[in-house]
Amino acid sequence: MLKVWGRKNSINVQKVLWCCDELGVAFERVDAGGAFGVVDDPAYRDLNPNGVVPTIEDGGFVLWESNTIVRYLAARYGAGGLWPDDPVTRADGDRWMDWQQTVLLAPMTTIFWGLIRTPPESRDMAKIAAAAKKAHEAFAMLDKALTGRAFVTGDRFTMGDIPVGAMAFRWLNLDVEDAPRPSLPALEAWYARLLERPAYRTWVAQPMT
Ligand SMILES: N[C@@H](CCC(=O)N[C@@H](CS)C(=O)NCC(=O)O)C(=O)O
Repeated sequence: MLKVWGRKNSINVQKVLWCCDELGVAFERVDAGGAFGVVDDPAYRDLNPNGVVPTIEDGGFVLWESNTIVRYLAARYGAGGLWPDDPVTRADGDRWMDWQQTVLLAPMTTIFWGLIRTPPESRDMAKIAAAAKKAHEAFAMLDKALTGRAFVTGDRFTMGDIPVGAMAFRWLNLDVEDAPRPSLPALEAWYARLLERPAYRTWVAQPMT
């Protein structure tokens, strides 16, 4: 059975668990990272030398990097579904997966760590507000791409929805007083569609800790 190492409150682990659930792939999950430790154990470092989560093991094949894992699972277990057959559709989704890492991740990490993992008295609210403004600009780009579309690559849910969908939950549920979120109708409609998916509700739309 597929094995997944990673704590449930990690966004990168959430992407993998959500993806497995969408694909109907059974998995065994092992808590690792954060308070669970494990990631510095030599046996874990042999699997993932970065000492981060998630890591998967599938039939003897070990893989890390959350978006790569989502691509692998989609290709292996969701050909023609989460993994679109058409190269253009696939690249369209793939681009938003890379964009989640290269554009969204930095501001969203500042917001999430600032508001969820830092006690109120230690928060740098100016830094959090500056990051929120960058995140708002980024999500406005996704809103534009989603206009006239049900999902990131068109009328069907694909792997391209997963990394940005996981991050959109945080963005839409973390309020920064000095940087209010703009109204983004296409993005909000897409988020409502994600919330209709049981796997999204189970693994992503959960209290942030
Ligand atoms: N680029 C990696 C980043 C993985 C990463 O930074 N994971 C964080 C959790 S979101 C982690 O393992 N932090 C250390 C820990 O939890 O102990 C990926 O996408 O998988």
